[in-house]
Amino acid sequence: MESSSSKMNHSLKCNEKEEYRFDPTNHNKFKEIMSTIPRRKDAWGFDLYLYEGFWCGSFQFEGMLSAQEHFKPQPNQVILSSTPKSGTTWLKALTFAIMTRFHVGESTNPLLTRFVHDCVPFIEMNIRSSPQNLNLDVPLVATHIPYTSLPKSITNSSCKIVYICRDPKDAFVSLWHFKHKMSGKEEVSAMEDVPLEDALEFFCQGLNACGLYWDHLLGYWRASLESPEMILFLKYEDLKNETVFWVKKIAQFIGYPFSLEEENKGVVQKIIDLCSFEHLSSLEVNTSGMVRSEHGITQDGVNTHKFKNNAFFRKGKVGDWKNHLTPEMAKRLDQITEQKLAGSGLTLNVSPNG
Ligand code: PAP
Repeated sequence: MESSSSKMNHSLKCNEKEEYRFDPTNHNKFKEIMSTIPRRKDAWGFDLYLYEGFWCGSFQFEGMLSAQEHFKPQPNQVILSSTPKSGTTWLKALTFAIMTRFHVGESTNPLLTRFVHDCVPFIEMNIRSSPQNLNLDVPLVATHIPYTSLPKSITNSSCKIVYICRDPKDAFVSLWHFKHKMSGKEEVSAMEDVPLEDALEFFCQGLNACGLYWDHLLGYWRASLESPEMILFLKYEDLKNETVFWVKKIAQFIGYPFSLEEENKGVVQKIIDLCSFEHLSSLEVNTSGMVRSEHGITQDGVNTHKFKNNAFFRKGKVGDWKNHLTPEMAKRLDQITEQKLAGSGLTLNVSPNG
């Protein structure tokens, strides 16, 4: 194994690099592109743009185009990818802990005091909105960009990509709650409540920030079949059920395997405990964390999202959809899963309906 210090050579300090800077002079160019492509609203009234086969939220669109042009992976870059609410925060925490374990002590891990999404930025969002939060000396970033729209600098590189997916029923319910948390009930924004049935309609049509859920999965799934050494395809439910196995697998895949000595010392379990839902969601930074704003440029102006850090920690369970979806709603999602995935070789851990 290449030494971890030569891979990272980092000091865990905040650091901004030139290629990540957001260039405001590009706004007009992006607005011009926006004006030429189909536009719709999502269930909550935010603008979506149809680009390269996927509806894309205004919060990601400009950042995605910018990343397509400017993103330059670091040597040994690791990319985490997912559709929203599929386990991104958990995967970010685990991978960050795996990659930094030689450099930070148990009691000084940044995950204890910094929001997970500040430790591991999204290439299409945080990199432009909050560069001061980046920790770019760890070659780890995340994205919700569909595989076919990833910057060519990623797909033509030897970057390792770890993708996580989840039973769409749970991901949908999680998304609905997340949006709900951004509503007036959390006193951070004045977003309208949207009934679950209405939101489901939009979800099934792919009128979401990252387009049709199943197409997003299939893009990465097919790419992982073509290049299994480049893309590791994970399922949230597997990570829940066999956490030790999959954490070791992730570490091995990205080039940071655990030594026997580490295993004997319980390092794997310590990382799992650090990143568990129970632990992360109890940390002050994640409970009383700040209110954040995200801005998305639209043709007509700016969309603003406001939310608290705790919006990313709700239940962290498999099968919570049963507490929210009617059997008909669940059936509809399962049927789409069956139809879309037929013949792909991909099966999801969909928990049974009824
Ligand atoms: P994102 O894609 O917008 O970053 P993401 O982290 O994928 O969000 O989704 C949040 C979900 O992951 C929440 O699921 P729930 O609504 O069904 O509860 C959240 O609770 C769950 N989650 C966050 N952290 C963890 C964790 N450490 N372990 C397991 N699940 C987690």
